[in-house]
Amino acid sequence: MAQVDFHERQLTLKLVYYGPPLSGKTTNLRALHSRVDALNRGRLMTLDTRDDRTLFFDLLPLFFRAGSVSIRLKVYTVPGQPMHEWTRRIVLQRADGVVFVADSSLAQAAANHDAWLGLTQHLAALRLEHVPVVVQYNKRDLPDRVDLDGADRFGDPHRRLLEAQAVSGQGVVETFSALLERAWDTVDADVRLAERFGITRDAFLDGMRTHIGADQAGTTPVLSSAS
Ligand SMILES: Nc1nc2c(ncn2[C@@H]2O[C@H](COP(=O)(O)OP(=O)(O)O)[C@@H](O)[C@H]2O)c(=O)[nH]1
Ligand SMILES: [Mg+2]
Repeated sequence: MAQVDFHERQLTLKLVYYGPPLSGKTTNLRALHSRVDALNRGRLMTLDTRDDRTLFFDLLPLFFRAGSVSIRLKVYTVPGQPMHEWTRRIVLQRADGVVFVADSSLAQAAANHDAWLGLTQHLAALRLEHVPVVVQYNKRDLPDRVDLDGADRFGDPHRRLLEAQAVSGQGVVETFSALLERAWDTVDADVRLAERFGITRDAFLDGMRTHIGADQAGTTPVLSSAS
């Protein structure tokens, strides 16, 4: 659930990247991190094992202003391996929005499906069924990528599927933007953000896009390991 302080004019949202092992969740965060001005981001904390798999979770804090409201986004990834089921549930607690990063490889269809089932079970257990979930098919560069017309839509034939190639940054901001639109709508319906903060949905989204959508090509991400 969003942390909203109407007196201090602060809004904190928790966003989670979920998906099967190695689908590109951490890569999405790295790409986001590299596009945000250093002033508007905290350290990207990642904790990987030697084979490049997320051991616990990654966290990227982002900050921006919309009008006179300060917005803080805490963006997490979950570890994908089966043994981390419990960690995934803990990371999902109080989430305001989820990106489901599916792997476009045909060989990963079952892994996507299993991860989706796990996600729906966790959201139900946490009473977060109303939390928006945006689906991204990552790794669109793979030769064995699934055709989106025939791809798994995870139970909703009308579900919008976003495409990405996180390793080159393509589609990463678009996905994040789609997530924030839906997160705003959900939180606004809950606590009347627009009315009580006196800012519009567009002002919120423009504030975010200015900081996150601004192309910072050429900047090297400063990566630091959590200790
Ligand atoms: N071909 C391809 N590989 C990708 C893409 N995005 C991520 N990867 C690779 O997939 C592997 C797993 O990525 P990672 O972000 O660690 O996955 P996570 O387990 O979901 O956090 C890494 O070797 C990435 O470089 C992509 O768009 N295309
Ligand atoms: Mg990871």
